[in-house]
Amino acid sequence: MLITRDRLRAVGDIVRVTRHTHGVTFALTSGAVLRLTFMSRSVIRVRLLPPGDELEPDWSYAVQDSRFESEEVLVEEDHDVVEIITMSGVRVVALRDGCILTIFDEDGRVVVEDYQSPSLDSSSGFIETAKRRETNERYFGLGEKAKPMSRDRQTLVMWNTDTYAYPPGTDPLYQSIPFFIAVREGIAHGIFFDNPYRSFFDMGETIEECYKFGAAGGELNYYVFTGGRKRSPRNILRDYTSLTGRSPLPPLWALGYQQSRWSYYPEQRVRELARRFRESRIPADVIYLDIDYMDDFRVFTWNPTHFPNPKQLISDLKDDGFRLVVIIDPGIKVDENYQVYCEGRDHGHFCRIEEGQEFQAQVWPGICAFPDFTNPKTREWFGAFYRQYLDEGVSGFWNDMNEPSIFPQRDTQEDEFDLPEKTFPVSVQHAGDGHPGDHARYHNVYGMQMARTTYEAVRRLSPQQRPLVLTRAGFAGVQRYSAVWTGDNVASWEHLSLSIPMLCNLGVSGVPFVGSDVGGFSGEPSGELFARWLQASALTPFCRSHAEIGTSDQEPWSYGEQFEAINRASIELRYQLLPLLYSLFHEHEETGAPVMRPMWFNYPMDEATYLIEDQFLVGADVLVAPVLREGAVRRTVYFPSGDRWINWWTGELYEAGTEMEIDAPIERLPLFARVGGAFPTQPVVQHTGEMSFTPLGITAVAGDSSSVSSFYYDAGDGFDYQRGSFCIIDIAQAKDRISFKRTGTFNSSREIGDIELLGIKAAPQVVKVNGVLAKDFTFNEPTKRLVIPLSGGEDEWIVTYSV
Ligand code: MIG
Repeated sequence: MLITRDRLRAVGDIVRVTRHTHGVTFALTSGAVLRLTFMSRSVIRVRLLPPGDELEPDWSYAVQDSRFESEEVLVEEDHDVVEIITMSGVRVVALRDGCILTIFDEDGRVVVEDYQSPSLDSSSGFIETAKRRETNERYFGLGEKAKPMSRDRQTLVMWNTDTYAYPPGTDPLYQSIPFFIAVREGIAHGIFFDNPYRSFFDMGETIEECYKFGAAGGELNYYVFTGGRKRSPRNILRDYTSLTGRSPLPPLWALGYQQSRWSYYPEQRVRELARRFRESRIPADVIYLDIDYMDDFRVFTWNPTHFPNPKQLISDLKDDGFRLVVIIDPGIKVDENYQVYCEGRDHGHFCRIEEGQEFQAQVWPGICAFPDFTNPKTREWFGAFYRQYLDEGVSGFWNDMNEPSIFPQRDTQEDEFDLPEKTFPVSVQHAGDGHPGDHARYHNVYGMQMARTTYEAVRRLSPQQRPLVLTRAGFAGVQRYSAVWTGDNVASWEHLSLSIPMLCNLGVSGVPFVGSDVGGFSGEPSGELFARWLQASALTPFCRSHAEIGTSDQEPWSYGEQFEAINRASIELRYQLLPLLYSLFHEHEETGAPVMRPMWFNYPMDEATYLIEDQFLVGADVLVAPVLREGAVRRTVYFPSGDRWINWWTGELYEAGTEMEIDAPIERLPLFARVGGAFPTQPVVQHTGEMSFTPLGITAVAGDSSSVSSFYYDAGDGFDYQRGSFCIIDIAQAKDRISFKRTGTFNSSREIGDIELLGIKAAPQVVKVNGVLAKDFTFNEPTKRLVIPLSGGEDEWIVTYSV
């Protein structure tokens, strides 16, 4: 498969134990060294240094912050075992014989247990470890994979690859995130294998009672997340994102609907596109320019014929509430008359092969050289070119082809690891931020470092602006810099289905800002497929329609009037719930929780949720069950144990732990709100620029028991929020009563316009707002919605109603 394993040798026995304040180091008979560090109560790091490598400095692109509150440890040794014990009770038992580790949680339960000794192949550098697995254990995460959501019995490879029109099952894809969450009987733990080399995860496929992971080089360096007392998926992700970072709040406009294709040009077409959205009253915020906006595919240029005055175009678009995002690829055209190339060559910014020559390969512009984004000087140099675009008013940047992808070269040889020839040869050298290494080591981080270059450039050059970066390739930690889309998918029902587990797994891999090309990139969707895809994406964190060159029009109005109305409604729904989506990004920044969540993430105690991959949650209160089959007008939906749900459109109530047949005519996205849930909403706006003067609403699902929730908003751009400029709305519900309170210093003229209660059985007799009898409420019988207007610009409300 990946490598011949017959030269793998066990690392040997523990011959010497050295104690540290926060862990131990074992010297092993093979000469290898294994170090255990208690990063915190719930994070244990295991680092195996191959023989002779002891002095190799600790270095990772994924880890942002390793300053945890380390736990002090007690070490007990006897003849057979070494035991490392913390105050919290979490402990590791190591068998001297074979250095077999078992990690126990504070309640004495096994979290992770070695199935056999870690092993390595000193000639190839290959390393591997195997852990015991219970056959009912499920695994999630491991980034973007075109496979079923649950990873058990899958073997996955991490090697960023450009996979045009990937058939389901294709592996690897564009992103490599070697982190997973294991769940069994409601209990979770996680492992992050921090190794950027080509790696693999065999999650019980080869041997049912164990899972293995390893890499073609580097260290066996992994973190075990025990999840603390609760051992909840939420805690695992909190710790993982404390280590690898979280996404800073995106600009509000980036949550709006985005329209793209390869490519909108010339300028006139872009103007017409924008006008059509406004004329048709279909809300939208962003238009993308793909590679044809450039002059012969040279990055940081404009095609002078098609875009003679970009500044004017962008300013006119902005007046109409549109932002522009442009694509930037890593390939720099080798051209003596092109400043970017000449500067890069003269200052040594391009990747070189071993012998010192510039590495060149064919991409869109022809023969190209490639910046070494693992060099801080190169990042700064390349980043400076973004200034022109920022000055012209470009709002965001789209980094493509950064696996890196090159057009297949006939002269590259496949080596023993069977590396695809669509990328750099492994002999290409990288600076590695002071830790030089070859492409085998840095391939998987190249794209992420390009996204970082873009992110940091925008931060540096335009400090008042929140960056929007969209990247195709990435590695663990990519969430710090960028949103991610799932690359070149296909306009098929199968791909629509696949997008749900792909996006959910990206979310639980620490990457919250994710979306698929709505309608499919390759091929042409029918009106029905496009409409269903847009419905399914109405509440995905990132929502952009995109299509390949040469395909027919793929805009919300491209499929006739009936579908135009349906597509408008999907986008309107997104804008109505945008305040919720935005608040969830804040929650992510605080806790690492994803915006779009697989069912099990919120309901790990309900094992029936583990394999559900055709419905998902948006936060805690909204459940989306899109139609994923051609011609279907009904579908079953599972309502997990622990909560009851209300049909968004009809007010019908569903009991916890039930599976129901739900009507889903073509114009309707099956959507549900949690009983007891409450969140901010707003009337339809045409773009996010209208939000500041549009009143907020509170939507709540009336329940019998009491519940509380809390929501966030701020200026939607800039960084004042990091200095305390924001508002929180706390909502409390009890039987026949809802109250809420706004606090915070963000000075907004935004009124809270009304409160909308779902799931009310009949028109109430009496409604009181802050003690005063309200008369102007309305009750809609078919949808079971009670709307109570609020007036007076108060910050605190108590609403009571009696049915
Ligand atoms: O070789 O820029 O995934 O979204 O439209 C194809 C052209 C390069 C691949 C991206 C796709 C984009 C296309 N790009």
